[in-house]
Amino acid sequence: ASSDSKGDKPYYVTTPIFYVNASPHVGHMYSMLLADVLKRWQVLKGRTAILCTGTDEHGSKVQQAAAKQGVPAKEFCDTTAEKFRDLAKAIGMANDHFIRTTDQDHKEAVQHFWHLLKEKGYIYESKHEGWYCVSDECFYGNNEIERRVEPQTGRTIMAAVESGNEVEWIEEKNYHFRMTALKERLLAFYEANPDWIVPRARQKEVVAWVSNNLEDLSISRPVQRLDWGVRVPDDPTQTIYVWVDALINYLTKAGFPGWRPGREHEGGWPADVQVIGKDIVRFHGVYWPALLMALDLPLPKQLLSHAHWTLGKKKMSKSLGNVVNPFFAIDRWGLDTMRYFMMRDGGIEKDADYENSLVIARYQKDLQSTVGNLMNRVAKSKKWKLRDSVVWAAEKSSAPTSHKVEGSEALKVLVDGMAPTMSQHMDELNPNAAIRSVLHVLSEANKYISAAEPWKLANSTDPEVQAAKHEVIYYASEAVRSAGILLQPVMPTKMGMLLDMMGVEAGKRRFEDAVFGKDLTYGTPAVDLGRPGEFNSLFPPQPAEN
Ligand code: ME8
Repeated sequence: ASSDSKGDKPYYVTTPIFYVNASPHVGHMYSMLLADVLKRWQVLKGRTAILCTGTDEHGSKVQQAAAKQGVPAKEFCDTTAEKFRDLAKAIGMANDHFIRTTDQDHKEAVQHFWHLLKEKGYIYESKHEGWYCVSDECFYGNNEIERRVEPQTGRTIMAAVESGNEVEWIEEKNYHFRMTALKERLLAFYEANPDWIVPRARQKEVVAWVSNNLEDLSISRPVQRLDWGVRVPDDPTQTIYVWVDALINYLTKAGFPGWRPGREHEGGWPADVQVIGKDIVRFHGVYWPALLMALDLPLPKQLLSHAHWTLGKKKMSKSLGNVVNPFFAIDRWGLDTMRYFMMRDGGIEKDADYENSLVIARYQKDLQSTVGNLMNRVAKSKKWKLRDSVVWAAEKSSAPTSHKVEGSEALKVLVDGMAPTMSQHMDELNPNAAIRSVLHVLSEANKYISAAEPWKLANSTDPEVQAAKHEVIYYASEAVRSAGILLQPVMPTKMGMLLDMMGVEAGKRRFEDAVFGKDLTYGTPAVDLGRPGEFNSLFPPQPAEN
């Protein structure tokens, strides 16, 4: 394809941009990881991919947090933005951009977007009254709030039903976005794209909300109320609503508004997948497409909404303070153990409770006993050399296949199915199922070895017995090799080590190499494997040694 054809649009993945009112916790790490794994998966498949993350720095919530500490807002933001940048680094995130909404290019993009909305007649001015929630940074309708007693203080407050956060009555002049004019277009879009939001249950909620509750959206606040934000062009008395400002970040880093005609796709827009938490589905599932439709810009292809990590079954949140510090968790368990645990046990539809015992259990069951054990059995035995079995396979590869060992044929079928099955799950934005499908094959391969008992065949001089031994080792090792390749996006470091231990060349670790029999050159370890029989150094007894 020529460089200006749409075929070379990079795959574009985003995370939400995080409020800087408090430090990151493992919930934020989870959003980042999902996006990172999705990007790395595309790269494994040979596609150019762009990943964007960053921080959401304007708005009342941040303004108030800074004021509380008596620090100027920008200075306050600089400090916490740095922590999110450190988190991206600490989780090994392959992000191409880190956007801060206080960046000059972003502020210009927001003002330009506003200007276009106004030009197209989507903005009008009017008095607004309603219940505003600073914590959620949005207005709620009368049917979305309730009176409740704050447990800590005994104070009676008005609060949002959905989030439980306090709301206040506000009357002020501001600008509105004519979102109701887009109602039919939105509903038609959802209907034509039932899998736009994954999982479907979230899209159903969005459709119901648009059908019943859609109103025009207040998109500015008077500067006396909110000063910390992007100014409305041509009206210095008004600040742009933080959510409009924030959503546009996805366009800023894709090059908006400096797109060259016909080459708009080069920066990645439209996004292929935008990862969000279920708490912000309405903003991304309604406001965002409405804003884009108003300007006739393409919509993101899919939204992946994930569920929450809870601690003692309560949502981890910065405001409640019931959080797990991701930096401590990574120090304690090792990065790839955390990456694996969160991707394997994190929820898309249902919340997941965070517990150290679950991290340990997952480490022992999946990483040590399944992946590590199988790798050890084939590549780290005192009784055989993996390379000999690969050579055996290479020599007989032209001869017709006939199996000598019970279960070989079935295992080959499973290994052949690994890459396509994982691929299908990843296309459905379900990394959890993808991982489980790979682990399933590895545990079958472990059972196969246990049943075939190659250690009992190793000393025989009978060529038939030797051939059977090679068959077992080779078939099982094809399962580990493929798994090692396919799990690289989840555990980049550990799977790199595994492939080094198996002597798989650097250039033979692509998606298309994860096919039974594809690589006949491996088997000579590229690193010191330690003493045979010693517990494997890939997944040592204590995860902390990682
Ligand atoms: O909402 N479990 O920022 P935010 C899993 N700035 N994920 C969690 C989580 C938990 N307990 N808590 C937070 C904002 N998250 C806006 C977004 S986007 C244009 C603007 C994750 O700092 C989840 O992805 O409150 C959630 O959507 C995001 O952090 C919200 O982070």
